[in-house]
Amino acid sequence: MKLCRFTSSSHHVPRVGLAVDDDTILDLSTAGVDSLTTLFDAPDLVDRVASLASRPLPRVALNTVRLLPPVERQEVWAAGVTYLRSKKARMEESDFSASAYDRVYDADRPEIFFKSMPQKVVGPGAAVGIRADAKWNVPEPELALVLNRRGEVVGYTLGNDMSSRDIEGENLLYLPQAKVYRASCALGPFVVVGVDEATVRGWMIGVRIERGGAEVFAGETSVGNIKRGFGELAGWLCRSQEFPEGAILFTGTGVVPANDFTLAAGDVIQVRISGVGTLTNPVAVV
Ligand code: DO4
Ligand code: MG
Repeated sequence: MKLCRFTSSSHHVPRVGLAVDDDTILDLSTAGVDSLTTLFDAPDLVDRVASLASRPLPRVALNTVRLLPPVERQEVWAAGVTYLRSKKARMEESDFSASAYDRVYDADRPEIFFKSMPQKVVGPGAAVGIRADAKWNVPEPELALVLNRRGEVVGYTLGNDMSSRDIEGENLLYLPQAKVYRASCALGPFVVVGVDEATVRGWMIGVRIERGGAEVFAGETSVGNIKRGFGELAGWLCRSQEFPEGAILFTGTGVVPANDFTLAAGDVIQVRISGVGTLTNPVAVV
């Protein structure tokens, strides 16, 4: 079951939708569902959504709406170095920081960093940013866990953890600047609920980058290659911490372009997870 947020020419206040098929959503807001956050907090979330799906609610064609990022007041956090591919890329990036990445991959405590305020998240179709002061920029396609206010993983979405590899590689202490800047976090379009971790680990995640209409990079991996369990990552995020509005947690990237690749303004990034869908964003210098 895939949930989304949208506006349309007749509804300027965000509404909640449920995908019926690839082209159509049910307008759940007509049944009184006014936020994803409230739905995620419901103890019977899956039954509730299944019951809404069986009601004769208005259907809306997807190509008539604007899909919004599926985040309301949730902070967005990110785990890193959770795939071997990411550890290897980070170690190549920097002699200076290589041992830190090597160690964190095997440590009990994962790398977790703050990524975005909810109001700064970029949705489907909007531009993601590359920093004007960075020379080596990449997208990071990532599965993102959706946590409710009790810290339970209630859904899965798709994210792009835009990153500046030269800034990150110069000094580990520059990580927040490499990761958190204007339009550096994209999410959407759907949150999938009612699936278990084993199913999600069977999904493929990938990215495709086009420049002037031609593919300049494509790669994918299995979500099953994530080293850590989803409950483990969510548990670390919620240690000595409260999220009264819930939270989003990126789970790290397992797809990294070759070291001679950098994004350029005008590129189009498609991040895809087989069970969720595709998140498409053009690139702009910010
Ligand atoms: O510390 C580097 C960031 C790692 C990251 O974002 C990832 O592995 O996805
Ligand atoms: Mg990342």
